[in-house]
Amino acid sequence: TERQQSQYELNTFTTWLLKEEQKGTVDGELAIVLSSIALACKQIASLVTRAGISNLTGLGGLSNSSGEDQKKLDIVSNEVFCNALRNSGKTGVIASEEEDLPVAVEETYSGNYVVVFDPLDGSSNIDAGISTGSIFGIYAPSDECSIDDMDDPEKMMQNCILNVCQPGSSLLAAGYCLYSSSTVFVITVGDGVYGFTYDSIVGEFILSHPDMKVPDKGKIYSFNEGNYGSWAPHLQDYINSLKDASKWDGKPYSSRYIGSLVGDFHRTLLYGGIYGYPGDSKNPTGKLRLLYECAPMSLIVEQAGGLGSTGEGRVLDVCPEKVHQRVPLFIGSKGEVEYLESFYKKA
Ligand code: P6P
Repeated sequence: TERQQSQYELNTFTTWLLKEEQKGTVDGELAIVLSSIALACKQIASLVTRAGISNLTGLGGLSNSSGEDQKKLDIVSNEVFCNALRNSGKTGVIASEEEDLPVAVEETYSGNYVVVFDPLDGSSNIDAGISTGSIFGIYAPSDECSIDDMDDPEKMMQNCILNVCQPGSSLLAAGYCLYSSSTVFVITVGDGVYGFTYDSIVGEFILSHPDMKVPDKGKIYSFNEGNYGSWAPHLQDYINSLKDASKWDGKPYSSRYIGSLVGDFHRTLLYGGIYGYPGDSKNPTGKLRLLYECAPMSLIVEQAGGLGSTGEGRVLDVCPEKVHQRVPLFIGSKGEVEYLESFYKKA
């Protein structure tokens, strides 16, 4: 019989993880990796909130593999994630937006899991105090290769890259942490999507969004329309159709865009609608990275009943050839993404 829940009982992320372990959806080792990621996110949340008074705004003076200027907090957040994963003792290989190549965790700490992450996405918003987030995905090691007993550094690196370049459909877990008016940790382990709001009084993520489902349709579209002039004609036709009130009983769509994937995605997940970062004449594959932005978000949205598409097919079906490979991303309500895809089919 179900025990009556005490009014003082907290539904924390840890208790949720234990229940998922009892259900067999995660094993003990994966639970430890996920706990270490939650710890990293708590640390980053406090760094982001206090950036302006701890000399952590502004540029770090370096650039990442994508040639983007790294903010101080990009570098610090990456270090926080790497430390937490290494100290979990269960991680074998990590791939970060902030690292040129995947890193094998030295054998004294290493385990099996492959973790891909963007430690602080949307960091250009930090100095203005606008939402940012961390995004992560976890794979089992690729059965094509192992990363131990490799005394040949070249072969070791090749194996690390093979381990990391897996399609999103192979993800064991994916999630993000939103640093905004509240800090919300959202995760799927393949058994639905769960959201936890950070309570700084007890220092825990408390279950606030059990079994999240994205509405099948939504009247919000989230694109950077500053790029409209360089989009393909069929995409311009799509955007124009959303603005044509006569097609929507006189009620056109609303536009919302904060320039931070985690914030724009989280709102789309909760309210419905579509977020898009298309390719354009300058960058045919768009700006967002497949491995640690598009694939994890696509697993989450599909687990919530939505769809993540490149415009031509499911993001989760794309197998990365390069660690920092980019793909166009259209993600959100299934009905909205399918409507967009219909314009690609007509192109
Ligand atoms: P743009 C942030 O740099 C990011 O990677 C995503 O978080 C965000 O959605 C997108 O780029 C914003 O790009 O070109 O519209 O400024």
